[in-house]
Amino acid sequence: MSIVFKPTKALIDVPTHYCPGCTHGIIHRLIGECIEELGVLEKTIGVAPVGCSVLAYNYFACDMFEAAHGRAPAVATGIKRANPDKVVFTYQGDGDLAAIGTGEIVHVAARGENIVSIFVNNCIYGMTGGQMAPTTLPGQVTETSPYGRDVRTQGYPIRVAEMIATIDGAYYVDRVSVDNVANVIKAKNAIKKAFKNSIDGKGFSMVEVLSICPTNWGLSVVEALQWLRDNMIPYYPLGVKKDNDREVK
Ligand SMILES: Cc1ncc(C[n+]2csc(CCOP(=O)(O)OP(=O)(O)O)c2C)c(N)n1
Ligand code: SF4
Repeated sequence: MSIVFKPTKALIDVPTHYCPGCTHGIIHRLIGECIEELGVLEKTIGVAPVGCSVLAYNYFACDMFEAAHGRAPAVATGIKRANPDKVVFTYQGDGDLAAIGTGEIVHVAARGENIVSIFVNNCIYGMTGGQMAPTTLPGQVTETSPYGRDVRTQGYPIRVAEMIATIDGAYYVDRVSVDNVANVIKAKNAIKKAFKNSIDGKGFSMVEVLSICPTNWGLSVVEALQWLRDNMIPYYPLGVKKDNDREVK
């Protein structure tokens, strides 16, 4: 019988701590497959965040570094500048990247650092028990917005991909989702392009991945995937926000 699927060598074969159905696992797999298929496993260095994916360093089979909350882009900058031959990526949630780490992601894009940032947007702080994040949708109920996010007092969600795309130093910015097979394939293509850009020395690439948190959303996995489709995608439209490869030179 021919083998049609086998686990990527870029992930260590251990059970993860993620909740059942959490899409962090799918995103890990896609990154791992891209690293392996691009042949850069031996020279990739990942930077893990603070958040549910804090233990990502236990799962990726490349070298990994742990950054303080929000600081992964700054840490990745140092690693890449000191080791220009390495392929460097950050993996960050929306609390990490879009709240405490907003400054870091804006400036890493402004400097056009030759790294990849994978931004996992699940509209909530997962690890700490479901508080409101900068990406929490208007009206969304969380632990700290029990009556639903009221934009008059709690502000509007930040569309990070659109914001980063306005920065001249950003080379490629895309938003993808992992809610169904077709979107998972598109997400992989986007992540692969981001890593290829870095390997080719093109500069800063960020892929925002819409992800679910069934545990803190209080939904089953199937309901959470539908909630993402019904609520997140309309507010956070999928697709390329910037691609310098496509610019008329
Ligand atoms: C300096 C600092 N402030 C606050 C925290 C608490 N904290 C840990 S994880 C987290 C939010 C994580 O949410 P997110 O980045 O969205 O990732 P998720 O857990 O949803 O994957 C916060 C506020 C911390 N660890 N360090
Ligand atoms: S709390 Fe949410 S984001 Fe964290 S592992 Fe569980 S489902 Fe995933």
